[in-house]
Amino acid sequence: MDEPALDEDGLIARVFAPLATAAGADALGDDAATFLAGSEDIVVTSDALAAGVHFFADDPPEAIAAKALRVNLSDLAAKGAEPFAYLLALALGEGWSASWAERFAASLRSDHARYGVTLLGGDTLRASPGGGTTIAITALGRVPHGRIVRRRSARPGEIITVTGTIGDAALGLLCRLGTDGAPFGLDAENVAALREAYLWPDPPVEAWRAVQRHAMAAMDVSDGLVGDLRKLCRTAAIGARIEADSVPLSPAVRAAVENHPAAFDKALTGGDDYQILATLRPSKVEAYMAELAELGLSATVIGEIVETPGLSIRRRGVPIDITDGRFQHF
Ligand code: TPP
Repeated sequence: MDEPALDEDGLIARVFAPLATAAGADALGDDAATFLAGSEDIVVTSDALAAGVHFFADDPPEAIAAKALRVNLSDLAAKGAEPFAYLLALALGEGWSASWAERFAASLRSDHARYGVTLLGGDTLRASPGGGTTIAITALGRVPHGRIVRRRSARPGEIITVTGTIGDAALGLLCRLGTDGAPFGLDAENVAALREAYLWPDPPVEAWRAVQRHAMAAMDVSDGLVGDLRKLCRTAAIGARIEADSVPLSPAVRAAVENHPAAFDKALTGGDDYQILATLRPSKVEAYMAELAELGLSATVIGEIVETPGLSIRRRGVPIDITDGRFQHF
């Protein structure tokens, strides 16, 4: 008899969570884990990227390196943690060369300066014959003891915000693949902006302090806004109501949606955004946004947390259905 299929969440919950008995692991239900070190908590997160799954093998090595590091720093920022170091396990696949590795490392070096992190250790190996490059990064950050911002702490009455804009990278990927109506009748400049967003994620890493000071709950948006918000609702055993027209869209995504309305669902479900979804008490929203604005960052109110479980999406007050196209590995 065939074994029952397990998706990523199922594998984590059934197979691996039983191993994660330390309190700081939060039963593997969050973006990161913590452990106490002196008077502060060290926050640890790990994200791996594989050629053909998270990036294309012929993407510039600089962009691949930046993506690998930044998707991890994004998880730390969403936990209110200040990043300081990371470990890198790099399995070099077919077609690698010393100059590829040099360019990869030069890109990491420039992100060290930008984000205040350093390489602490790791491993470098050849991928299995015929295999593609895989990059696993474990990033470390710090918060004062007990101050990590979890997913499960969201409560009814809180305001839901999201940083930056949503959907650029997902539509950029479709532009690259030329599927689902892409390039959505866009001009070359807009297509280039979307493809750039896919190649070079730019998470609001510097937002960590504002998140730590003001957010009640937060997570990073990697698998798609709608799917990740549903995940937050499940984890916190609450519901969320969002107004679809409030979701912040860049001019390029707006133009794509005008030409191809179906691009809207893709933008909200496609993933690769690496923005921060945070819930805040209403009295904190203004201060959170002001603090982000000082850093040149933005956040937009998209809805509120409610008691009734599940996600309700409205458009100009009317409930709509957005199919959960959350990125799934299995
Ligand atoms: N195909 C390619 C070549 N590149 C992509 N980025 C995608 C598809 C889309 N994609 C791959 S992984 C992913 C998305 C949207 C979600 C984020 O990755 P995951 O490993 O699930 O990160 P986590 O949620 O665990 O942080």
